[in-house]
Amino acid sequence: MGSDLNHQLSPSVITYRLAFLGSQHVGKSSLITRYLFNSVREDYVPTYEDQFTQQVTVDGVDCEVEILDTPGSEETFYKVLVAQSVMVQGNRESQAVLEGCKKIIDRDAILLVYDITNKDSFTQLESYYQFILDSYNHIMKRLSGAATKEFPPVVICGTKCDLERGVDRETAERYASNKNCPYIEATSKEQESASEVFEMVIRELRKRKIKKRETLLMKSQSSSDQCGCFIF
Ligand SMILES: Nc1nc2c(ncn2[C@@H]2O[C@H](COP(=O)(O)OP(=O)(O)OP(=O)(O)O)[C@@H](O)[C@H]2O)c(=O)[nH]1
Ligand SMILES: [Mg+2]
Repeated sequence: MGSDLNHQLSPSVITYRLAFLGSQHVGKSSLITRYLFNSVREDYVPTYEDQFTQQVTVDGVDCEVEILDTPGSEETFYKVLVAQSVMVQGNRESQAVLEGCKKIIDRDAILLVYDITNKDSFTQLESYYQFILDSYNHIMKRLSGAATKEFPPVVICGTKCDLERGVDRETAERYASNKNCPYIEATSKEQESASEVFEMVIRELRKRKIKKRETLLMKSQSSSDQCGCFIF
């Protein structure tokens, strides 16, 4: 299922580019379609790769989300990337592998998803996290000149919180906190719950943008002050 709803947006509307990663069957696609279309497929259809673009409103402000939905299946592309790890020493990476990594790292935020009823999906978060970290380091190494790309914020999301849990929340929160990642749980049975995930991510990205702008402003002020010292 793919969707590319190109809305006519004013140039001031900001686009947030997100990627969803996580094991098979954890509910990545359901969360996305519940948020965007308020619907989910009841039958399970494994994702190959989907991209969604849609205008949304968060805290009364319009923005656009561009969402990359990846497959959790080991047989499919991204798992192949992990298995063929571009970081394995002496392994000559192909252009396709590099492009695949870049596609994820270039996002504004990455959602690492696990199913709170399924311990294995929680354990597997670590290999996804390492994949992001290794891809980032690898891609940065290949960038010529000064490294400019920031490490994308990673948010850990537990799904299916309408069901009995198999992973306790404290353990998951501790894991996220150790990685310095925000943590959230949701169910795709309810749109409000699914929306909270996306809204939390967008708020987080907005906060970072403001902080960055303030830092830049402070830097430019202090450099103009310094400049003043030399002049006078
Ligand atoms: N009870 C419950 N079931 C869910 C929830 N989210 C997803 N499911 C079910 O879990 C199954 C897998 O959901 P998907 O959204 O296809 O999972 P996925 O992570 O996209 O799977 P892949 O595309 O294979 O990686 C489906 O049968 C969904 O109906 C949830 O929050 N609660
Ligand atoms: Mg899917």
